Amino acid sequence: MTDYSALNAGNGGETHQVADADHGVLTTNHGTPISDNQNQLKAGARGPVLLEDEVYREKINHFDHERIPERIVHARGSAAHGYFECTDSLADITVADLFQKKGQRTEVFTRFSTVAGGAGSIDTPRDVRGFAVKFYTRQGNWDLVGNNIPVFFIQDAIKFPDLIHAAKMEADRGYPQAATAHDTFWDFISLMPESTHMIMWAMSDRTLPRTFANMEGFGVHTFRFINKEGKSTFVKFHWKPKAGLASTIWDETVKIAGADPDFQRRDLFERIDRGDFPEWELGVQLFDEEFANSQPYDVLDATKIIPEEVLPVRIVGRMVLDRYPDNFFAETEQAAFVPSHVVPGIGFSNDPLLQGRLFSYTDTQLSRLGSVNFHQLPINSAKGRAAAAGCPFLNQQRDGHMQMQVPKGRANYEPNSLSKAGEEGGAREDPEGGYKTFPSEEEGQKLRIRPESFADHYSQARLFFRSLDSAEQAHLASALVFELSKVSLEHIRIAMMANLRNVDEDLATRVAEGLAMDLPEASPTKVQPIDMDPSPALRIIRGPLEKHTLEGRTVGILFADGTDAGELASVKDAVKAAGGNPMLIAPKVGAVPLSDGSSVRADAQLFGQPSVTVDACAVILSADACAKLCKEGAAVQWVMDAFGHLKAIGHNADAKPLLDKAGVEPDEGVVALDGFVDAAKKRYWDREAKVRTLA
Ligand code: HDE
Repeated sequence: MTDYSALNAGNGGETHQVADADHGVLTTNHGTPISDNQNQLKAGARGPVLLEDEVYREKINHFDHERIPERIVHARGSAAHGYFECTDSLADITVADLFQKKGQRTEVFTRFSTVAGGAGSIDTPRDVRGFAVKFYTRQGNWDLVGNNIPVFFIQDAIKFPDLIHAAKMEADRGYPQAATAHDTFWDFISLMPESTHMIMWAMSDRTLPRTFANMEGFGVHTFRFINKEGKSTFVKFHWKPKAGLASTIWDETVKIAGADPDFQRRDLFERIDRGDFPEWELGVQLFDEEFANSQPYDVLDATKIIPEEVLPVRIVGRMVLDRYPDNFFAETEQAAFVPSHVVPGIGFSNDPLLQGRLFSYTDTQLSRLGSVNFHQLPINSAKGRAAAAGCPFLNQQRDGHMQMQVPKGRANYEPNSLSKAGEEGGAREDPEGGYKTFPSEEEGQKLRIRPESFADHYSQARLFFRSLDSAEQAHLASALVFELSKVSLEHIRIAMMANLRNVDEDLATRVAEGLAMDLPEASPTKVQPIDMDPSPALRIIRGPLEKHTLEGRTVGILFADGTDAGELASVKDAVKAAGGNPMLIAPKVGAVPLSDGSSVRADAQLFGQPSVTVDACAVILSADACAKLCKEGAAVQWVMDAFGHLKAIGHNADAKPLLDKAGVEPDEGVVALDGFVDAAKKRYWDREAKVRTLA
């Protein structure tokens, strides 16, 4: 029990909480026990404060420096610990330790992020998501720093600062935060036709993931695997979500941002808390030079995919995130992901975007974490190697800001012969097991040049658009109308439309109509786009990874005074039985009296838990409560949004007037309670034409 009784004489009668069996002794950072954590040291009870008060000065001094610079991109992020398990050995393809044996597990730390917004921005802007995985392998750390989209905006890293400057808040006005719907972004994009393929993805539902658990992840670049014989195989990495791909509707996304700016961070925490561990399969596309040379695009160009139908994805492992960080700052914020951190068996290709990244990430950690010793922070330290070799790292690098180690002995250089004199001589190279770069043949003139094989900017943009389901195509066209409507300089809109004509005439026409503007001439292009075979793997809606399930999903159950106790219990139980997470939502959160005289507490209050925060909705009301809620805007909106966002609505007969008031029209997603759990497993895309106008 906490003891509040000890009074400090002269403390104005305030109580102190003091050290006891439950609470250790509070100390300064240097270990001095603290007697009073409530008052500064003063000369007399009402006198001036004294400069000698180290307890106060140390505390405020530390506080003043609590923040570190946020990441220049991907500042807003959330992370979790977990493990990677090899499910199919790649021992013939790579010596990378984590892929050697089926069943072998490797610890991971995975961070998801938005790109453009600051650390305090919302979780749900229209934005690409970062998908960065740190594998603590027994051969050191491997950082696979990817995104939830398999291509990128630019082909050469030298354009990255321009891209990010254009996307972030405009330089003079400091807005918009976490949004691409503004002049400078679209100005840059309209002048960079190589970004067109990525723009198709960015304007699609891919940038509106429902939760982190509902996203794919991609390594984006072509990497190399290297095997025992020194043979190289090209590889592209894919993460496939077990929970299935799922996205939100734009109107829903905007409302989530207001209702819960931490929606995805909270979801990650709560999923792990209730044991619905997010899980992904790791897949690889493996190919050789001959395959690469036979494709109509360059595998070194990060604005291109290799369609899964052309080169299937082989599943080789799974990742489970089962532990939330203990401390957000120490782990999530201080985690340093660095794509140049690879382990034996993994190497790079000549992709100029990847090569540019190999410099940037270590550099940024030096400014963000402030020291060359950032590898000594617990979250960055090579844990797997520590277990295998007794120490996370061994070398003769020394000193620097915030050196945490106390190396012993005289030998801080190599080679040395001190071990001959019985002293600690330090570690030596391992020619066999040490990291070996693949000895690719390289020759050529020094040139600042883009290869001709990177020149086709439109074929894969067209492939993406034409591969989508018609509902997704309408979302994409509407997103372009929305974003370009926010562009105030007309010449930028015209330049964008000219580029879109090279993608798809139907898309360009729909966007032009949405903007009420004439179609300009198509922009000139060096390479005429070709028509590729559609790739169904690119779809979310009615695609291979759209999953009809309640597993891991939240069902909101709106109830109120007098709700039938049996109906409430049976819906709740059925949702649970289907693997879902029932959330009881009522006008008041305390004890809500039910029909049988019992009472139940709500998990959330109606005003604070709009239906955008749940995946499917049940409405179980008494006739009296329904009459009251028909006059309650939040209740009407709750149902109206559920319908507008194409969610299943299960209801009892007495709740029908509320549905009528909200304009709910009958369809196969609006059901009686007994059919609700099955209906709740999906969204009703065919309803969309009834509820909104899309481009
Ligand atoms: Fe990054 N990127 N990036 N990026 N990136 C950063 O590194 C950079 C790119 C990605 O959760 C920064 O530690 C350059 C592609 C993720 O901490 C910075 C280029 C892909 C994260 C940086 C790219 C990514 C970052 C900022 C062009 C997908 C967050 C803070 C060549 C494959 C990692 C930091 C985390 C973070 C540079 C392009 C993914 C500045 C120069 C392509 C997921 O170093």
